[in-house]
Amino acid sequence: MSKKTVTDDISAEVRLELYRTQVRLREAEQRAFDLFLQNLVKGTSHLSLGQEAIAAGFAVAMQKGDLSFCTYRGHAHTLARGVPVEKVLGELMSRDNGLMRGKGGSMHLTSVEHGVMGSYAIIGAHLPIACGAAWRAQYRGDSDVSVCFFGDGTTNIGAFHEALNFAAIWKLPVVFVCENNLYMEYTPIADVTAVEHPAADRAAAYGLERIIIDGNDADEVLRTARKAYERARRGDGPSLIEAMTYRHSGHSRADPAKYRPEGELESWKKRDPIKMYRARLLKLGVSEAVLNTIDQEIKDEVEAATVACKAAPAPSADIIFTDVYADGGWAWRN
Ligand SMILES: Cc1ncc(C[n+]2csc(CCOP(=O)(O)OP(=O)(O)O)c2C)c(N)n1
Ligand SMILES: [Mg+2]
Repeated sequence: MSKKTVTDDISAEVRLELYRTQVRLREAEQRAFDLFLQNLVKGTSHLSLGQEAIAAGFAVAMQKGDLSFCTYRGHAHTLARGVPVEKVLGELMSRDNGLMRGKGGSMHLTSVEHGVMGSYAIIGAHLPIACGAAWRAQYRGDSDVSVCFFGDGTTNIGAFHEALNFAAIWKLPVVFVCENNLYMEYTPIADVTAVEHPAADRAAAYGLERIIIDGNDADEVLRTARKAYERARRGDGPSLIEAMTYRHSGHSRADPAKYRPEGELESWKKRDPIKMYRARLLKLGVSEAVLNTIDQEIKDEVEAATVACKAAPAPSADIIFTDVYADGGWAWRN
């Protein structure tokens, strides 16, 4: 990208990082699906195909030390914090090279080292936990921000409202990110929610700004994230952001998503975050060759990770006694 083409607040390097991250998430999850079809992924999994701009934008804007809290749809957020593709695919395949040596699986990806403070399968459970982590930062005077991702359906769970109120009254450095993909499992969110925007329309109840963004636009996500993190670090308290998006695949791996009206997927695919971002970069003067090189590097990375995972052994049975509270080595204790 030549210098003269970049005239706004996002540098050329950051833009390429946003592109690379989105492509990495897409390729890794498409590979996860292929491996599932080969019967090599154990247990269920939930993909974020189509939702990559949210994970990329929020993660690229983070600093080291910031903490991510994910749902069972957590591969993208985990990878976006820098966890290697091999670690994630190995975990999905229950191999010894997996992030948690195969003990956690798709729905429990955690890497304290990367600030990924867990993936939670119980809807809403992690919102109060993110508040707890933010309270710790506030108490210690650290500048770490807790960033908590969840879906539209989660806004109808009590824990959402408890966490929002708690964060607001204590001005906690926590950023709540609702990924509104229009569905909670197989139910359109609009059929079961009293307001049009499940997160943003409830923000006023907690004295917060109503923020709705295009979750398929990585630049808009990044700018929103930066603003929210700055507010949190200034001590001005939480933000609640509703990012509009759409998942390209079903809710979980076995769901063919037949409940969606005809043409809906196709119209959202026209707004594919990666296609849109590639087109923007080309318009800004990035050469096609630069983008093709990134694409190829990511393809090679995912292929090498797949080969390593297929060759990796299953974990030995004795690891069942490690990483438990009683072994004295539990990384979360402090
Ligand atoms: C407390 C609780 N109730 C129900 C479920 C079953 N469940 C799993 S995913 C899901 C839908 C959540 O939808 P949303 O919050 O929109 O997230 P998305 O899957 O779209 O990312 C439900 C109800 C659960 N895991 N936990
Ligand atoms: Mg949803």
